Amino acid sequence: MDDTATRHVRTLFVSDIHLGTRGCQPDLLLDFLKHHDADTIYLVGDIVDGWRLKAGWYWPQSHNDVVQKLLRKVRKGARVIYVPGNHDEFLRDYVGSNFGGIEIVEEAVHVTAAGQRILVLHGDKFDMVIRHAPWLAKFGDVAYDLAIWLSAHVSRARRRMGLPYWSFSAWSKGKVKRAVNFISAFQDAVVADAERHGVTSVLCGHIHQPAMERIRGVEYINTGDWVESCTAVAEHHDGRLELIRWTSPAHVEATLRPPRRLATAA
Ligand SMILES: [Mn+2]
Repeated sequence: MDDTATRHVRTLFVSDIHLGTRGCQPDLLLDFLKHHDADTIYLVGDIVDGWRLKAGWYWPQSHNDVVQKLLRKVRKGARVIYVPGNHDEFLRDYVGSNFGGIEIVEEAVHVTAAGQRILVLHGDKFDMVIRHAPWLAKFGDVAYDLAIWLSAHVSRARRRMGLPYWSFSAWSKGKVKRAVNFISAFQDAVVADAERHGVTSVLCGHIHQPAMERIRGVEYINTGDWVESCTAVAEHHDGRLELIRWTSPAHVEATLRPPRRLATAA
């Protein structure tokens, strides 16, 4: 790898890495961090997945490498600010302290080079399931895996019993519709919070849906995640914000070209 291919930006925002889970994509993230340096890095929650680690220790070397890479950036002078999420809520007890130079804060207001004020938060407090039934969310992780497993067995059993076909896809379409409602309710609540704070921009994570769009005059930015979307947000030296998708090592060759920009959220 050529070191000159590293882009220097003013600020990086990364969230929902979920270290400690099999879904995490540490290699793509390491590649991304190798190609991006920043004065300030915001870790916008769910960086380490405490829920999954509690259920069973999973911590391969590559996950360690991500932590080491971030700590190396601190040593090289980057300011790293960690806004805990719900999967790393144990860190909320440490708000105001710092670990290896990483500052832990509840939420932050970032001011860009252009003077734009951005409220930075993870977003789980606007997730009604997490807020009112956290046990359901934890159960949901398991239930989802179980539902996929069950559907395969249910359809086979029904076939064997001569029962009509039960459509998993029809059932999941209903799920998708509910998911869309969930996303818009979440975005509405986040935007309302920005309005309460008197800022015109808000940046969050949590729902794993990268976005950069205007909602009721508020710029709504979601960093996405490093499980599926592999996205991050960068602030350039002129204050311009960019949503970067880093989904294949092909980007190693493409770093000198401007990265693809996402139009809207999925
Ligand atoms: Mn979360």
